[in-house]
Amino acid sequence: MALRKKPGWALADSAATPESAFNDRRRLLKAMGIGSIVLAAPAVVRLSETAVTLPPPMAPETAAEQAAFYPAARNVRYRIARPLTAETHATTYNNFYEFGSHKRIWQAAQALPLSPWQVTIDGMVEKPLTMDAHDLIKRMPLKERLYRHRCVEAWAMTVPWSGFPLSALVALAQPLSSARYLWMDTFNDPSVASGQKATWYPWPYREGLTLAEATNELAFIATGIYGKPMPKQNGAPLRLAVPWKYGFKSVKSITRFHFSDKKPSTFWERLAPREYGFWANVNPAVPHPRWSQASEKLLGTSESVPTRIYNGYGEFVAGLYDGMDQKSLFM
Ligand SMILES: Nc1nc2c(c(=O)[nH]1)N[C@H]1C(S)=C(S)[C@@H](COP(=O)(O)O)O[C@H]1N2
Ligand SMILES: [Mo]
Repeated sequence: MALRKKPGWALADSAATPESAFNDRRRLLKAMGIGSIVLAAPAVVRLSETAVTLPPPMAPETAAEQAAFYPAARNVRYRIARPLTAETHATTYNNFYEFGSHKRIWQAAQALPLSPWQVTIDGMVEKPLTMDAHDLIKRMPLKERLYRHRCVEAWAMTVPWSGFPLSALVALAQPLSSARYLWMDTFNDPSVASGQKATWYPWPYREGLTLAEATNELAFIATGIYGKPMPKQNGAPLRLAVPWKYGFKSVKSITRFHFSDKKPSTFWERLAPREYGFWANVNPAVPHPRWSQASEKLLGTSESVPTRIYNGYGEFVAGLYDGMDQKSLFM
């Protein structure tokens, strides 16, 4: 993803959290427009094999409390037949435009204060509420899931997210029967996120799903990764993971969940509607206007693999789109 032409990445499955580790822990805790604004074309995606140092730990006042929730038990329903991406790559090669329109934003992202972090749930709901993200996380059933992630730029990764089903948050909010969409917004604070000083972007970053999508079992709010609390650069404290859609749908560092009868006007759609639509379901047969989507580069390796329809999650989500204009779904 880049403004004009701005412009890169295996662990065994066993590197993710073993379920037994969690069970013990859990028992212990016991409760707990501008010319072309574009995502970078695959041609400019660089595969970086260089060793990188891991980001520094989280702020001391929150680290211990947050770390107590991880690792979470693996939900083995979501199997992946490819190796996990190395943690160093997934946490140092990021898209997070709030901190810059390039991939090396992880250091800049450390400026984001996570505590306190107010989350608002509002709009067409029975139970509007504002609470601290950490209090919300404490109330949720945390699990680990291995998911594929496919960026529209044609790079991909496989990561162990920890978090909770978005449907649990929807249940908490109790949407009115008239609500049809869930909008999700990122924070907006140019004083910590210098990318937000660029006024040609429609800040805050906004994404959205239909309520049917939001309550699909795959829609996940990730609060951690690799058995640890979410690093800032990956979207702490709450980030969406919708693995059947292109990566830009998986909005980071969410501050607001808004229920509406109106379709949201989303960040990338506003910038380039013909390139990054609302649906953005992965489909190798539907090219981006400027590049093919047939294959993907695996972050941290020199491997390229075929892309799958719905990123391989058709069995879970294809039914959501029965009877819809299939052409519009993949852009
Ligand atoms: N707020 C916000 N969320 C965002 C983005 C962003 O720039 N800002 N980039 C998106 C894109 S394009 C991708 S591919 C993923 C990248 O997530 P990762 O850095 O954890 O791999 O985050 C998505 N969520
Ligand atoms: Mo992306």
